[in-house]
Amino acid sequence: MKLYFNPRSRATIAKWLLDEAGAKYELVPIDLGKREHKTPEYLKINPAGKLPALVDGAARVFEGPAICIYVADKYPEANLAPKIGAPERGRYLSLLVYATAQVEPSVGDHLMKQQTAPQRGWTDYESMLNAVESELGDGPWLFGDWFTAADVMLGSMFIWMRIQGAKTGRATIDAYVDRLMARPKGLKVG
Ligand SMILES: N[C@@H](CCC(=O)N[C@@H](CS)C(=O)NCC(=O)O)C(=O)O
Repeated sequence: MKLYFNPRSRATIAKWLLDEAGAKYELVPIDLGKREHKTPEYLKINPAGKLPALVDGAARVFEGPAICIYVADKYPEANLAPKIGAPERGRYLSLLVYATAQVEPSVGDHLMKQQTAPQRGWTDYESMLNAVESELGDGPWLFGDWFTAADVMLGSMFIWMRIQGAKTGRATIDAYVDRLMARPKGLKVG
C-alpha cells in the first residue's frame, strides 16, 4: 500500500490509522509547494487533487473517512471497526463521515468567526459540540472501552484545533483529546 503523504497535511490522520492497524505501507512524499498534488498522474488517483490518497494494488481510495473505513476493514485483527452486520456498524460509519461533513466545517466557522448558515449542510459549532459530547458519553472512546477508527477520524478534528492553540472548553471533549494525543501511535504533524 502507498500513502501519498505530506507531514503538514490531513494525510497524517491516515498515517495514524495505518499505524494503529499495524499495516505495512510506503509513504510517497508529496511536495505541496511544488504542486505535486495537481499533476495529471496524481489527479488520476485523487481527482480532487488533495491529500491524503491511498493506493492498494488496483484500488485507489481518497477522502480521509473513506481511507479510514478501508484500512480498518482490511486489518480486522486490529479490531478498529465493527464488522458488517454488527449493530454498532451504522453508528461507526455515521461518526466517521460526520467528522469531515459536520465537525470540520463547524470548527472552521468557529475559528474563522463566521456564522454557520444551516443551508450549507452542517450545524453550528455549539450544536456540534453538544452532539459530540452526547456521542462520547462517559468514554473513554466513542464506543466505550473500544478504540475504533471513528476515534481517529473524529478525534483528529479536535487535535487539529488543539494544534492551533484552541480547546473546546468542554471538559469531556478536551479530556478525550488529551487521551487521543497520549496514544503512542497518535497523530504527529511535521
Ligand atoms: N475532505 C478532504 C480534505 C483534503 C484536503 O483538504 N487536503 C489538503 C491538505 S490538509 C490539501 O490537499 N490541500 C492542498 C490543496 O487543496 O491544494 C479529506 O478529508 O481527505
